[in-house]
Amino acid sequence: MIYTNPVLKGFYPDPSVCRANGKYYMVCSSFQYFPGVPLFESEDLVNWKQIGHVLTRKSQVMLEKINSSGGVFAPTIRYNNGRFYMVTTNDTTHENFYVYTDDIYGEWSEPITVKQGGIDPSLYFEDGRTYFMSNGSDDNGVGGVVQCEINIETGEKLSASKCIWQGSGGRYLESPHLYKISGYYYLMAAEGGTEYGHMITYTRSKSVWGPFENYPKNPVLTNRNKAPFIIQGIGHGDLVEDYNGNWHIACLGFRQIHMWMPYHNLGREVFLIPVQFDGDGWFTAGKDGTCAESYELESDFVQSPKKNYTFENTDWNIDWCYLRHPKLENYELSESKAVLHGTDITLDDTDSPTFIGIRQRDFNFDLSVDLSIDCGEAGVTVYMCEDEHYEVALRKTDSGFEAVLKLNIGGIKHIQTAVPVDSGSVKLRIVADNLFYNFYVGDTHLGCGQTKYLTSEVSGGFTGVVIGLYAVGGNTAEFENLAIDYREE
Ligand code: 6LW
Repeated sequence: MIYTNPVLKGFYPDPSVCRANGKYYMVCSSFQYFPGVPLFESEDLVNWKQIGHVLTRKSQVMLEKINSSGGVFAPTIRYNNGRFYMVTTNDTTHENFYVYTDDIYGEWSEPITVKQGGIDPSLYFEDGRTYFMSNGSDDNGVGGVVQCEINIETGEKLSASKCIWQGSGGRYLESPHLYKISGYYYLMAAEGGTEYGHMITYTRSKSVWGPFENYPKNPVLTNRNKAPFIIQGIGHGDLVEDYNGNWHIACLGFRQIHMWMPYHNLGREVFLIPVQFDGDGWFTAGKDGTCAESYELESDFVQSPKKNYTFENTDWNIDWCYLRHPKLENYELSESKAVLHGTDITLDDTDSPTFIGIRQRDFNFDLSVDLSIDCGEAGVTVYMCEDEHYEVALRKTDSGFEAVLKLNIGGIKHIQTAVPVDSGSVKLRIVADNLFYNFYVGDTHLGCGQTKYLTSEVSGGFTGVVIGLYAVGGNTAEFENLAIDYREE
């Protein structure tokens, strides 16, 4: 069966995959969004269904007033002895911690902290021992991939933290994962930074502590020299063997908005690339060490991404997310309606405005929603971070109501258009393509905003655009009849 990359579209960075009970499970980073760490299930590594989040309780993750792209960094998911583990970094508190569950559809434990620094932690289990690795500095101040043995019950370190690898020479050595395959320990990581120079490299050893011998042709996977090409930034991945005995790397990458425009607004997405082991135990990825748009997978399935999102066909607890820890009393969410109560906190603040969002999955979409307000302001935002976001909104004025288009770029707050409307009930629309978001109230075109300003290249950071419903100003806003339809072209 031929499949097309990305296999999971939209802002789902830093994928990590494990297998258990005939299925595959994947987690991704979530930064300032709550619940944290989206969790997916798949039967074929191509169709991923979100089944929940790992960090669903405030007690599991500190997100108070954190900056965009702070909070929850790259997670790793592993399955050992009937138990799932998810280990990650809260980059704002500089803490590495893991949680566990015996029921993948249920709640996860309270966090257990490991006193080893760095980011991108991973776990490796063997013979009753647990090894914990991250990229940071060891007990002697040596930087690289750092490893210690831990007590998996308590998180307590059972050995010193020791630097076991310093990479193949690229900057930002990240996302280490250790695997044992046919007698060798393979340590795979990312280098080059999560931008256009990103790559995956690896090394191997006969011992879990090294010394390691680098793959002579590193990087094993990168699109850094592949241009003009839409898929860029390939790196940070996990190695997984499927149930037919074939190997793959699930990794992040991004799609430029245009062949000749190096900007990406959809965030980092998930790509699947075949891996081949050759006779001497080294492996290669892709056909030529790069990530292509499609590959063949030895399995019978149909790739069927969801194209239409409505209130009725999404789940508030699974598909939607809040900015930081929400004040839940401001949300009345039912099967066909969202009633939001605005506060004084705005989308420009690094706090938790009344906002509920769903990731933008593709460049081209038509969105419409019916909105009624009593006072204040409410609407739909395409939100990259507090400094870069566009809104089509309805607000109360002294004499009635007006529809507005607000463009916020680089901290500059601009009202592009404001037109009076007859009542406090309107239909808001957004028509998006790879270059522009066009905004409407009813059939009236309010103007547009360029996609290129809602990108990591402009905003910095690690997130992608989230489409949010929001309210501000002590009001009640009712949203009904939401439809987000993704188009092919
Ligand atoms: C993540 C690091 C990276 O922790 O970006 O792609 C950081 N690589 O490995 C945030 O996603």
